[in-house]
Amino acid sequence: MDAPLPSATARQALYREMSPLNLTPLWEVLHALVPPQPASPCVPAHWKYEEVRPYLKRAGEIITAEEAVRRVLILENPALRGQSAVTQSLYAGLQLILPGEVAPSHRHTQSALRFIVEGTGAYTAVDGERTTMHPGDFIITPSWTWHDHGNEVEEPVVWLDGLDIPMIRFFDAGFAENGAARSQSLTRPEGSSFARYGHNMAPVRGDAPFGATSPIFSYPYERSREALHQLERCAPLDAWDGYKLRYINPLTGGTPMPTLQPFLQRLPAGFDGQGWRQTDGAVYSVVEGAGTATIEGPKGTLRFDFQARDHFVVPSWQTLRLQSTAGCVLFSFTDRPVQQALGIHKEERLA
Ligand code: GTQ
Repeated sequence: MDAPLPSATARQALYREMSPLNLTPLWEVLHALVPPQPASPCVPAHWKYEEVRPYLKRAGEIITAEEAVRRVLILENPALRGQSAVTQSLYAGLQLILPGEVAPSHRHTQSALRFIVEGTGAYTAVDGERTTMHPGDFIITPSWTWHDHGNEVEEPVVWLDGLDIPMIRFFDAGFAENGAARSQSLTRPEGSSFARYGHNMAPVRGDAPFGATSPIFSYPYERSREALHQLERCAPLDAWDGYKLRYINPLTGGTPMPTLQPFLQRLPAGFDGQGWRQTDGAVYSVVEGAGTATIEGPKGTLRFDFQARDHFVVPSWQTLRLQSTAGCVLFSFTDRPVQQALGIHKEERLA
């Protein structure tokens, strides 16, 4: 065997001897630090509701919402176990609230979205106003607003929590505090925000009540579903997305939340979509119907046959193709607003 080249030995000696000073050579890591294209450590994953539901039920038997504060099973990316993250920037979980329970009031800098998966009639209260939950409703908890959840009906209610927890952790910019009371006192009747901002109209005077976040807490499914059905009758079908709309902040036309962009899309019966990739990894919640998501990444191709109430995650820059024989409706959210603010968002639609 040849003796190591003097340069290799000299390099190893340099690395070893400078290491106590917390110095390390860039040239050994440059390629991974500045990759030629996104190389997410995340993998695609699919949570079938029929498989998750029994564990949610068991969680309901071993801990109360009160004790847990939030009784949530976190959807962890299989490649990021232990990090409470579904992608490097996004958090997702399924929250259960049983009849009679209250998830006590608190507030935090992290922004949350709720997408109702099962059950009708639980409420979330934000800043003195309650919103009743129905399957398919998209509900916002703006950063630093008091919020508590409760269930005064007879059935369990489950929703998808989408938060920017990993982003806020990355910036080391998170604050949180608990409310003095279990439930916040109500200062406005239900529907006040929607009356002011939910009809393509806005108050004549006054600022945006939640700054960069939408003044509407709840985007009822009844409305958004109707929009998609109308589109199906009158708009051309998009070969990649089917019929897809983004939720907006009515005061700006932009994203409803500074860190997250939610979407709703309908794939008509027989949809056989084309593939596309985007730098924002996406979390999907299947609202109605069934279909197939084919995700092609560096380690191969995965195929998820999804049904209503299933969830799946598509990592950054992996190619997604959607198909549906009978038709379906999909909710999804990504970190697109942050990438757009940084001028780095990129999308590629493959022919
Ligand atoms: O409902 O406030 O899934 O603070 C994680 C953190 C839900 C909530 C989560 C939270 C909440």
